[in-house]
Amino acid sequence: MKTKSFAPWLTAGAMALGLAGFTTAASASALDDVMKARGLTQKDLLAAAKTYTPTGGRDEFIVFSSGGQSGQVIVYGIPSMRILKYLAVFTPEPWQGYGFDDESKAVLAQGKIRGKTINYGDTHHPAITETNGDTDGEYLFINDKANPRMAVIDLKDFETKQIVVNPIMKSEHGGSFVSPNSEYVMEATQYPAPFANEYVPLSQFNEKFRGAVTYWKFNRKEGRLDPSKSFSVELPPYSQDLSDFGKGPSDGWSFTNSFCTERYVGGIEKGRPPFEAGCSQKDTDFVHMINWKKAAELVAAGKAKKINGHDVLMMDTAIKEGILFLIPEPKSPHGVDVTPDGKYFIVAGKLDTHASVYDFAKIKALIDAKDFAGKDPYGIPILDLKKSLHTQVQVGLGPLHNQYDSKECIVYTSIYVDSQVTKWNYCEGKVLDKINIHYNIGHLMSMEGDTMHPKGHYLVSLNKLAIDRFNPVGPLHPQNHQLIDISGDKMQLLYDMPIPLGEPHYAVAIQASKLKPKVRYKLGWDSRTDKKSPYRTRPGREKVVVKDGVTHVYGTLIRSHITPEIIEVEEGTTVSLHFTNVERAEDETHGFAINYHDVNLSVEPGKTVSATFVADKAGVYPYYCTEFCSALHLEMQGYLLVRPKGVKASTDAVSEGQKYTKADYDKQIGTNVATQGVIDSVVGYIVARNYKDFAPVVALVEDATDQLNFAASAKKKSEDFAGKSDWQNATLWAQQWFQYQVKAADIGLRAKTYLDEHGAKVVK
Ligand code: RUQ
Ligand code: CUA
Repeated sequence: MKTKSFAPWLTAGAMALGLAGFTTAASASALDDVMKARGLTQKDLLAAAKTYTPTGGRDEFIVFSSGGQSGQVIVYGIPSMRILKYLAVFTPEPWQGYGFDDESKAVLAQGKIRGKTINYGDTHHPAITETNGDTDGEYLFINDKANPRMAVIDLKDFETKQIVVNPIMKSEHGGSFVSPNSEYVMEATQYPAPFANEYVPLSQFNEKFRGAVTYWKFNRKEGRLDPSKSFSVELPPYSQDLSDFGKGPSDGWSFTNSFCTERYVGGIEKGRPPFEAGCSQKDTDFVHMINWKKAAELVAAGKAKKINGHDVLMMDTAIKEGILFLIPEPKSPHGVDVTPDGKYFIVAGKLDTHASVYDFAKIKALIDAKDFAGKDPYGIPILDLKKSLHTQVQVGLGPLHNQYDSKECIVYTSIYVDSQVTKWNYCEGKVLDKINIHYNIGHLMSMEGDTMHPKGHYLVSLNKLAIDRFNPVGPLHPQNHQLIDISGDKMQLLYDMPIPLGEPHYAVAIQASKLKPKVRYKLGWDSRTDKKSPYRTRPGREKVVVKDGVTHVYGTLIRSHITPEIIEVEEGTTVSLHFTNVERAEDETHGFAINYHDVNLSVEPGKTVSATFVADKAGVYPYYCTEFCSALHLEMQGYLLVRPKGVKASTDAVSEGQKYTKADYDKQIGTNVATQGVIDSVVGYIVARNYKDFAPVVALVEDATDQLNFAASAKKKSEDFAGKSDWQNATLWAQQWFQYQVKAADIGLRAKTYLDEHGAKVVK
């Protein structure tokens, strides 16, 4: 038996509200008891107080972390370190319907390489769009190291919109990095290979293998990368690595590290020393400096060569035009990070204990005076290391990456081998503090630490190994993100967060207030193309259309039913389902899963998604909503019936388990009338207050109004059947009328609670 009146809920809700002002004061002795029982120190308590975010609380910063081999992006908050979302990017992800609906399949299909579907990505470096060198929170880019690709995620809905395949690279690493106004997104090769898709023996490594930097043109208005306006600069077969764009005085230039400038080609199976030996022999490698603004002009002037249909500025041209230079850098470096003011960039050599601070003004003067120390084997001018340096500082063993503080001249460097973070002053060249982390830090991330105005306060250490930090979960351990307080002179470790999803190489943080994601789509929206879906459907307009041999089902989803509820086709039919979630309420997502056909959709309010498949086997296939969206969520169901070929559809009447009489009808009407009375009182409560000052309440009221309109139409149907003494249909429609009332009342109560909790005022 279902509850036929919701009046008790209202009473319970009101009681809870009455108690809201009542608090139990936690006595100091109770706190001591908890500390003793859990073995907590004063220091732990302080750390907890700095990170603990009370129920319903929000974070100050939002982090976008690479999800490594999972091909995804992880979103979490600082200081709470609570994971908010995984963004599906290069890998199918059923919860978001990514790779299961036609619209997102089309995005993943953009990532095919030479016709081959790639089902994962090795994401490394996320980057948020910038305006004047500061993150603006509009779009996020992330690269795929294994299959050189770049993805665009729109931060209005946190969805992947585009994947582009690098036309010349076979491996990459130095991306994504954005220019100060996000005109370009940079991607640099890792392991050199021929640009052409062809076999070349390793004996021709020096001549035919190449590295490159690709500058992807970003069309901000469209929110998409434009391959036709993108270009690359050819580089020697050094293993290029991380990169960064210049800013301020160094704007217009980009910097790319390298390792294995020895150009070793391995061959351990032939008894030769392995790559690791051959690639670490020399004391220095090269940072590549490219004048990308001039490079773009040269490409526009037709000086590039088309390779695989893509503009490549060849090394000879780049050298002749004076836009490509090398500077030595101590041993097998990893990160290159331009300072917030753009005057310096810092390089840390993995196999060196130093971090080197390069002075851009000195470098520029050397270039202008054509004061070169030599040339590499490809003819690229090399600048003198000493003359280019501002200073070198001994920071620890295995320095990797650098992040900047809001305080002037302060930088943090990750120290892999020593498992430490070193805080130092790059202007004066002195170490200030060190902190142990757990263990083997890779990247580190400060708040907006890549921008012209870092926000300080927190630093996250992205550790490669967790070892003993968490409850054991088998040989594959989670990764460990450690939150560090950098607001004082001494760094303080606050929190360990396990990350159970691929190696999170790098992460970027942004002030939460800069993000403005929407809560619902315009009705009938294709979120992947950001256009109205041609398949959008309104309630009452659901239909089935057969076109070009495909059975198109135009359906809707709303609490708590799927329209249509019965779909019947003949075996072998291609079925294309199109569902629009016609809800407007925040968080009222409906899912759609169907037995056997590998279809699993996520349909957020307003969205239209499609799923096309062949009903290739006769049978009965239940489908249902996968999100517990409402009290009658389990009843949000239907059947796909697939008839064997040649069999006619049954015309037998459906048999129901229950027969209704006029008495049943009258009883239901009585309940409905009483319920309407309660709804009216809740509505009265809301409209008597300044509810229009609360955007979430306005949305709830809109949604409740929708439900009440549906209730009115069900009421009308019920009354029509009653007029014909069809008590069966009259009672069922009266029940549907009641269901809409319940949803309206539920929404109304949510609105009332919100108003009470947010101090709404009586206006009349
Ligand atoms: S990674 S630990 Cu940026 Cu790919 Cu350095
Ligand atoms: Cu919709 Cu459950």
